[in-house]
Amino acid sequence: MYQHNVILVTYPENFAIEEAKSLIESLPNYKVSKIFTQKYLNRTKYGMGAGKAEEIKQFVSQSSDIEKIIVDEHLSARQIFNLESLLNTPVIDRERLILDLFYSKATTNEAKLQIQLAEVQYKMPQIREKAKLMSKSSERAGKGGMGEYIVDVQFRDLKRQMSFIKEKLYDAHLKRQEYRKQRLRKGMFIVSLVGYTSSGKTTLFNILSKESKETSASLFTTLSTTTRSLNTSEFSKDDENAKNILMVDTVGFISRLPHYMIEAFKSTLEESLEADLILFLIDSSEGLNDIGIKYSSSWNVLKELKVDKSKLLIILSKTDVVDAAKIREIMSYMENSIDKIAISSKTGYGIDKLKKIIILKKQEKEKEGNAS
Ligand SMILES: Nc1nc2c(ncn2[C@@H]2O[C@H](COP(=O)(O)OP(=O)(O)OP(=O)(O)O)[C@@H](O)[C@H]2O)c(=O)[nH]1
Ligand SMILES: [Mg+2]
Repeated sequence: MYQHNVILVTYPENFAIEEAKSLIESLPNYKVSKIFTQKYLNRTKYGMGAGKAEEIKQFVSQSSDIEKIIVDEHLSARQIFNLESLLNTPVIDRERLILDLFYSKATTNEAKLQIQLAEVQYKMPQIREKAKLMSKSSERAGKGGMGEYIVDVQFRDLKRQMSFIKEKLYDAHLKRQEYRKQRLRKGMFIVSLVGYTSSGKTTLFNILSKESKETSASLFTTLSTTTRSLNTSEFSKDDENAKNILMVDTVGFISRLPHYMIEAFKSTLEESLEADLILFLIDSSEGLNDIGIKYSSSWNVLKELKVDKSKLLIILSKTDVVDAAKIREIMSYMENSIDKIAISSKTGYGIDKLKKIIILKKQEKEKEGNAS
C-alpha cells in the first residue's frame, strides 16, 4: 500500500501536536514522519520563522520521501508560495487539511455540497490576495493587465459556483424542513447528539437506536445527519411515553474551526440544535487539559449557532476507562446550570438512566404543550 509521508509544523503544545497528527492520520495512508514546532505561526513571510523554514529545508533535502508539508495554521496564498519556493515541496495549511479530510469522508450529496461551499470560501481570499499581488508587481499602472483579467475571471467563476452550490443546499434544506414539519405534526420528540469529533456520538447513537453506523478512532467519521427511532424494546408496548422519539446523529466539532466552515455546515448543525433535547457529549477518557479545550471549543460553536441552553444535557462518555473521582472533577468544571450524566457505550453503564431521562423530558414537553 502506498504511504504518504508528510512533515507537520505545529505549536509546541501536546494538544495541538496530537490533534494535528490525528487529523493527518485520519486521511487514508497518511503518516507524519517528522514534527517541527513553532511558538508563532503568523509571521509575514513563511508563517513560521525563517530559521525554522531553513531547518525544514535541510530536513527535506536529506530525505527522499516527503510528499507534503502541513502547517497547522491558516496561511495566506503568499506564505504558501514563499514556503513552496523555498522547500520545493507542496505546502498545505490547516484549513486545506480539514477540507481534504472532509472530502475523503463525505458520502452524501449534501455533505459534498457543504464541503464544496467551504472550499469556494477558502479560495476567495486567496484569489483576492493574488489580485493585489499582481496589481503591485504590474509594470503598468491602473487596471487592465492580463493577470488581473485572469483573476477577475476566476473570481467571477467562484462566485457563480457559490450561488449554484447555495441553491442546491437550499433545496436540501427545504426538503429537511418538510420532514421536520411532518415530525412536528406527528408529535415526534427529537433528541440530537452533538460534541467534539470522536467524542463517541455515533457509538451512543448506535446503542440507542440499534443502528450500525460507522464509528472509528479517526476524526470526522460522520459528516452527515442520520435520524432513527429510539429503541425502546425494554419498555411495554402500551407505554405511550416510550413512543415517537427520534435520535439525530451528526458531524462533530473541532477547535480553531474558521467561521466559514461552521457557516457551510450550518443547516446540518442547525437541524441538531432544533431538537427538543440536545445531548452534548464530552469524552471523559482524555486528560483534563484536553477535556477543557474541547469543552470550550464545542461551546464556542454552540454559542455561534445560538443554542438554547435549556435544551442541553451534558453526557460524559467513555467512563469505562476513568474512575469516579475524575468524573466528579470533570463535572465540577462544567456549567452549573446544565444537568450532567456519566455513561459508557462500551459497558452500557448509564444507558438505561439516559433513556429514562429522555422519556421524562418528552413527558415534560407534552405537559407544557397541554398547558399552553
Ligand atoms: N472505551 C470506550 N470507547 C468508546 C466509547 N464510545 C465510543 N468509543 C470509541 O471512541 C471512538 C470514537 O467514537 P465515535 O462514536 O466514532 O465518535 P463520534 O463522536 O461519532 O466521532 P465523529 O463521527 O468522528 O465526529 C471510537 O474508537 C469508539 O470505539 C466508550 O463508551 N468507551
Ligand atoms: Mg460519528
